Amino acid sequence: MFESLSDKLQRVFKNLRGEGKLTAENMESALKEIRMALLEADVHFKVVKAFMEGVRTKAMGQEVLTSFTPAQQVIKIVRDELVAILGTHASRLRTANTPPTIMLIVGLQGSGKTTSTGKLARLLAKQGHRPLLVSVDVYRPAARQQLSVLAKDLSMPCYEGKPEEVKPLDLAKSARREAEQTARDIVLVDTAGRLHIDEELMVELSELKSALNPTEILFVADAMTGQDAVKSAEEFHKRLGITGVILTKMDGDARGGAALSIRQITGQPLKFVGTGEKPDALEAFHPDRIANRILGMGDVLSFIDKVQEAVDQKKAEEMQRKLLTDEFTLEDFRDQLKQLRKLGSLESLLGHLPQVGMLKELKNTKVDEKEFTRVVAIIDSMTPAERDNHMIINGSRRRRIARGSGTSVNDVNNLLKQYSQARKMMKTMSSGLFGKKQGKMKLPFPLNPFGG
Ligand SMILES: Nc1nc2c(ncn2[C@@H]2O[C@H](COP(=O)(O)OP(=O)(O)O)[C@@H](O)[C@H]2O)c(=O)[nH]1
Ligand SMILES: [Mg+2]
Repeated sequence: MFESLSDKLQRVFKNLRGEGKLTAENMESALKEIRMALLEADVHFKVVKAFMEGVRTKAMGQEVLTSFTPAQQVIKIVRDELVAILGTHASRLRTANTPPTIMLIVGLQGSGKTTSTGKLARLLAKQGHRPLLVSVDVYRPAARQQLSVLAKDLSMPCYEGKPEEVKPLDLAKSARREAEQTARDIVLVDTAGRLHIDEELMVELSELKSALNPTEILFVADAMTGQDAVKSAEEFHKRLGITGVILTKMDGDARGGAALSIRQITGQPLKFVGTGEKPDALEAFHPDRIANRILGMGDVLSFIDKVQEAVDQKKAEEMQRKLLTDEFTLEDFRDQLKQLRKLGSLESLLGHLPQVGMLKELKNTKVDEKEFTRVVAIIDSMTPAERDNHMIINGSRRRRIARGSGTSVNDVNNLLKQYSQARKMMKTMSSGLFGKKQGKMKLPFPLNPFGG
């Protein structure tokens, strides 16, 4: 899934990693390569255009998080944009207020409707539902047979119909009645397909829609057909109003273009992907996981997420201002320690990364839990005035603080010394780090505040 696109994007990022900073030039060539990679993956040109505009705006604008290296910044922007075009949130199946919920499975012939109906039934049953299957493909007896056999294999009931029920609508209505009588809460209606979209089929499906009032109309598309899948999804949506897409055969060598285009072009979410012929080869579609899979850099991405989680950007900016204006108090010192600790085992994370600029220096940063608790306890035992201005902490105040925090005067002395050193160090660093305009990474927290 997405191998070729993934390879190409990774090459772009690898080239960027070598660059010390993001210039207009290397950014431009990276963008050009990303654009090519998407087009080669058969992503719809409109989607590529919107994607590139999004990336460009973010890269040039203020949204660039200053805690990352240039390559990481670009990876983050591309990832966020990928998630955006894929739909941001995983889209769940809806159910009707009064059961049974009717779900129509529609699409062209051979796209995987019958197979997906079986897979969906299995998934829904695992979630505690009681689905009933019915095939209304009256044109090919073998098609109905196929669903029957599949249902039997899954130990799932399938409405077989009476001899006089020869119309799709009759079959579907009877199946609904059967579901009501046997307390089945979902009816999955596997419909007929055609090789191409034709009027007759659309009329039939529209009739089914108005008679059954389905909660979901799931369009099944074959990912291997690329932009044709997108085109027919668009057409089905115009004529019928689909509520979601199941993209099948993602286990094949589909280039990924359909997956990346369908949401933007139809406005309807991709809900599931089929990844094989077996009944368990169906995955709920999660835009963020897929985006990560496409980028194929789990370690870098989880690092980015972690840093982002830990660092409140506003706070970091406020801290920066304080450093420059010499207002960095013991209270801030404590906040910084807490943030640093939130990063967890920074060392193990950094171990996975290529050597990236300032992060190299962070590699030896370790937060000793005991030390951390002691420092926080000491600062907690100070009065607000003391935290604001460490200069007023004289001998008797030190003794009081030590008592209050269950530490010794020596510990309090040490902490104050470290704090003073950190202040001094940061002041020196801040003029170098924060003073420069572009491309340089800013640290959201001091380098090892324990004196590393
Ligand atoms: N590899 C693979 N094959 C699939 C997938 N979904 C369906 N198929 C195969 O595609 C063919 C057509 O599927 P079918 O469900 O009969 O399509 P329908 O005409 O739309 O009902 C069958 O050979 C299925 O096994 C999938 O996700 N991966
Ligand atoms: Mg079928």
